[in-house]
Amino acid sequence: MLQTIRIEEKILGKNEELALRNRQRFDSSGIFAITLSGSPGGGKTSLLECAIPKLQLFLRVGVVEGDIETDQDGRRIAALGCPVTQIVTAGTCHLDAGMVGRALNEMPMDDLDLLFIENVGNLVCPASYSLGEHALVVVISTTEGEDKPLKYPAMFRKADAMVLNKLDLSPYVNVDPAAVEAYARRVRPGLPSFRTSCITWLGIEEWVAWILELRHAWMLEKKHP
Ligand SMILES: Nc1nc2c(ncn2[C@@H]2O[C@H](COP(=O)(O)OP(=O)(O)OP(=O)(O)O)[C@@H](O)[C@H]2O)c(=O)[nH]1
Ligand SMILES: [Mg+2]
Repeated sequence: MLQTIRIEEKILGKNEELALRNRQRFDSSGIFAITLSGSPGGGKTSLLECAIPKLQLFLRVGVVEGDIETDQDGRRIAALGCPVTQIVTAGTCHLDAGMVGRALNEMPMDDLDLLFIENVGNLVCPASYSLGEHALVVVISTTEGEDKPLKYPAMFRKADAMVLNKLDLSPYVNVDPAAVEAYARRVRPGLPSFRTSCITWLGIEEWVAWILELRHAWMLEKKHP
């Protein structure tokens, strides 16, 4: 029992070290990095498909995609004309900082301003592994029910914002978006949240504006620490 805990600490300690190395690479290349994590099928890739063409008007955007199998998400992102590296974890239920570090070797780091990392669809394990990102966005959708922030609190506690997607479906699944937000803020008081739909485009502009503001604040802080 005690030994198991020591091993876990060792693995997570190594991950923290590699995450710090990723962060240093982002900072030295002037890249603001955002991780999207959330349950399978919540709409992470769809949100990127909506947001990236808008962000590309201002910034050079790249994506690191994480999936257990297939490069389907990677191909969807590449269709946007975006540099993308697909990580196939072959069974591992989360990305770790080492995997992301290897993916960064394949990215044009000197030609990017903003990098998204889409984690494996999973609301549990990714919460334990920092990747070196500057901001973490948890993506859930109305079809998952109202109680997910209470049942899977670690991800919400760690997040810098929540996107509640598939608002177009909320009347059909009897989910009140305000209830989801209240549960999320019970876990993480003050958590910024966005109500979105990739079908109606609800909330996409607001989410994009938040990303641009966050990056801008980071740039100013870097200049005047
Ligand atoms: N009705 C509705 N469907 C959506 C919305 N966003 C995404 N979808 C659909 O939900 C399904 C999953 O979307 P993805 O973007 O692939 O979800 P994901 O989170 O990237 O999935 P994984 O990478 O497999 O975890 C697709 O069929 C999308 O078309 C939305 O806002 N409303
Ligand atoms: Mg996806």
